[in-house]
Amino acid sequence: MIISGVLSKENSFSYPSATRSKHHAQLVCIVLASVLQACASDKANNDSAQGGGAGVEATSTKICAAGPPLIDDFADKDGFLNRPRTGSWGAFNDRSESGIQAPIDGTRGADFPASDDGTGNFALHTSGGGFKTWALVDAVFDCPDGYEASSFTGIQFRIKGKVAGGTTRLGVPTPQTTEIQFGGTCASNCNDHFGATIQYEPDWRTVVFHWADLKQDGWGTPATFDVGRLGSFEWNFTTVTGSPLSFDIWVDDLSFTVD
Ligand SMILES: [Ca+2]
Ligand SMILES: [Ca+2]
Repeated sequence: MIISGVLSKENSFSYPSATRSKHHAQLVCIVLASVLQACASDKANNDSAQGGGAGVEATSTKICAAGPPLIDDFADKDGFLNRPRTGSWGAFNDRSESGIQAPIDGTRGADFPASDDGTGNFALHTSGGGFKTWALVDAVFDCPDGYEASSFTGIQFRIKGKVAGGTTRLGVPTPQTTEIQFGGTCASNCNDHFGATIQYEPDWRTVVFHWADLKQDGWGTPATFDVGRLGSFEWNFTTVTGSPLSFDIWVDDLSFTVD
């Protein structure tokens, strides 16, 4: 039950626009291997006790609707969403041979601790480049049917950093834009998730998107944004043909908005 919950989440809602089936299949294996490893380790028990793991205790306190606006400020320095929510941060990419990402593809939760931005403030940090198509970091809700966020008006976060040779986008996977085989309802031209373009600058700044600001890119099957079933938030980096992608970015203070 616990394993299926994690797999459902990973494979239902945490995919970037450029994801392809090959990667999906690889990721199933990676996630399954990670879950099995976690189940067999003491570390998993510790994670659960902290509210961020996949254990029974965490499940009993799981909320997948409403709750406090703040999702994670990384004050706890970990790779899990703040309690009482359960969920985690992860890093994924297209696994092209030329690609390098820190942390590596498949890193999630306890393996993805927050980083000090140099001022004593902890935040999420990822860097890399060389990918043929895409890379991302995401915040995934550990909610089998997605997060019911209709009591909120949108999402905000702080970001800083630099991205070159590609496009950047916040993506919000929901079932309608997610392939059937991964728990969604999309039959063709999938993964055109609702989202918005993000600009990265050297200094921290706050970005706010109300739900109405989130649009599909336009290349996929048209869908209706389902605020009642949010799977994750993903910060995508997509390569522009002929221009090498590189990125070095930070994310902090992820929060729902209430006005
Ligand atoms: Ca946290
Ligand atoms: Ca912080």
